[in-house]
Amino acid sequence: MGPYPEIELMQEHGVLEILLNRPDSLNALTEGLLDSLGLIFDQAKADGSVRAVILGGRGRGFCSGQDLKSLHEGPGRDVGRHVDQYYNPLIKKIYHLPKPTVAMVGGVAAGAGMSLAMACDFRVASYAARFVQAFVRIGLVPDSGSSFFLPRLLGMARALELAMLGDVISGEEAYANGLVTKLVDTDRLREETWELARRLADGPPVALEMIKQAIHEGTIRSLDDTLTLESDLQSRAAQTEDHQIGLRAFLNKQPARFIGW
Ligand code: T3D
Repeated sequence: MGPYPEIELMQEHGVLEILLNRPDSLNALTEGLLDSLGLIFDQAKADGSVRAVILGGRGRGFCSGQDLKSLHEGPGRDVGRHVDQYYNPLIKKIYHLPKPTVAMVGGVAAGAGMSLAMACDFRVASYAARFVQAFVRIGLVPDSGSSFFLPRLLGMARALELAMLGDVISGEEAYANGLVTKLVDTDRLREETWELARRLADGPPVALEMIKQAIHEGTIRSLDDTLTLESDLQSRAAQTEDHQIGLRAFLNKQPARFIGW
């Protein structure tokens, strides 16, 4: 894959690590960066050797959202169209990636940067992490999926509070609120994130893909529809070799080594 300007990629043990590398702007997003990320997520989806993805940032930021210094047009520019063209396709690619995703948040995640973190399945954060719905501070509304993710991850009251006040919350608060999966010391962030991603990469990929689908759809379907979806997915999961491997491992009291089908 790549190389891509201002993005570092590394792949090991089935884990693809994507690091935004614009530390001077706290990894603010440009059109070029957003396009590259879209291509990388396309490739990660197609590449069978990628079984989990980490998204992080170099320096003291995770991602500060739209690069406010690279905007070409002045007042009156169609921000909605810009979001539609550059942000929305990427958010969909991340959220619907049929593989586990982990945001590694070691600094500030602001505006669409916070949306990127929330589009991932897991967030591992260090004590240096901060989250801010920066949109309201510049007279905008949450975009890039923040209005979808915030109430689902935090509940409506907290979502409204963060979106309408635009206060910065610490990694500790985000962990207490359930936004962050795991809170770790700054010097252990990468190790702990990789440990989680490796564990996911070692899991049964077909089942993991379907678990993700079921949980996503469970937030929008009725109970009846969810029960039907679950039994359909279960029929497919039960036909995989990985199900047999899991069963044998249990009976032999050994760890399962899943093969991916
Ligand atoms: O078309 C569209 O507009 C699409 C819209 C997309 C949705 C969005 O993402 S809108 C939200 C955009 N993001 C923001 O409004 C966040 C702006 N940044 C901040 O509020 C603060 O920087 C932070 C709260 C994120 C961090 O504060 P702090 O004090 O830790 O750092 P800092 O000193 O403000 O920033 C460090 C440097 O990064 C600084 O550069 P300098 O002065 O050292 O040369 C700062 O200008 C730069 N920086 C931070 N955020 C951005 C940025 N440069 C460009 N764009 C940024 N978003």
